[in-house]
Amino acid sequence: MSDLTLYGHRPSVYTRVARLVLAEKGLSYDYREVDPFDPDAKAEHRSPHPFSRVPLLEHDGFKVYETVAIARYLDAAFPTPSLTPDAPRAVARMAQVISIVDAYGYWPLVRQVFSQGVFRPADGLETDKTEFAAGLAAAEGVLEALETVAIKGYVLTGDTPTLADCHLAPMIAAFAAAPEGRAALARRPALSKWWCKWATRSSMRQTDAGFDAAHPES
Ligand SMILES: N[C@@H](CCC(=O)N[C@@H](CS)C(=O)NCC(=O)O)C(=O)O
Repeated sequence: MSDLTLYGHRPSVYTRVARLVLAEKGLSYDYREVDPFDPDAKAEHRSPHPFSRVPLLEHDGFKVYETVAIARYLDAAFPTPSLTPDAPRAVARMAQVISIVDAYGYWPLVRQVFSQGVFRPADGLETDKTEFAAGLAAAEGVLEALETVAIKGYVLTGDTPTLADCHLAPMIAAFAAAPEGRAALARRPALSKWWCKWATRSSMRQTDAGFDAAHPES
């Protein structure tokens, strides 16, 4: 029986980051579905996260939350295969990508473009077009910064998986589920090349919550 338990929410991109790390490392785990967006959820469906978010990982009684901490913990506790490069500059770029995603990427790519353009319509809910347009506009700078990192090739090569790939891929998958997101991505050749390789990995297929575009465009 697994001594790893992940508390997550199926459509959550941050949950998918943790699941990607677990999949890339070939780790089995128990998965508990909790809904961080439902304030009325019964106790067993409520996240044990102190800020009521997901994901949260439990390993042998050790609880850790914040996705970057979960990913770093898994990579250190289960060292093979390593998802952290050896070269100092690659390590710096990996950390940089993760920070870009958390500080500047998640909101426009996921909460504005994906939520308004894909998730809400799929649920029969109205789209806030102003939010959607604001997300697309803000995504431009984020994609440009990531394209610059991908061009240099320390990380986001699509060949050697790192924690940067695992952190970014769920956000890009969500963004690219909207046709306008796919078009914006297609204008960045290095990022698109990375995405074409990453989107077809078995870890991505295993963790698809049902929103991934069938064929990523280059
Ligand atoms: N800083 C947190 C962010 C996690 C997060 O925002 N998760 C979203 C789902 S993708 C969530 O739980 N949202 C619930 C809410 O906003 O109330 C982390 O890195 O784990």
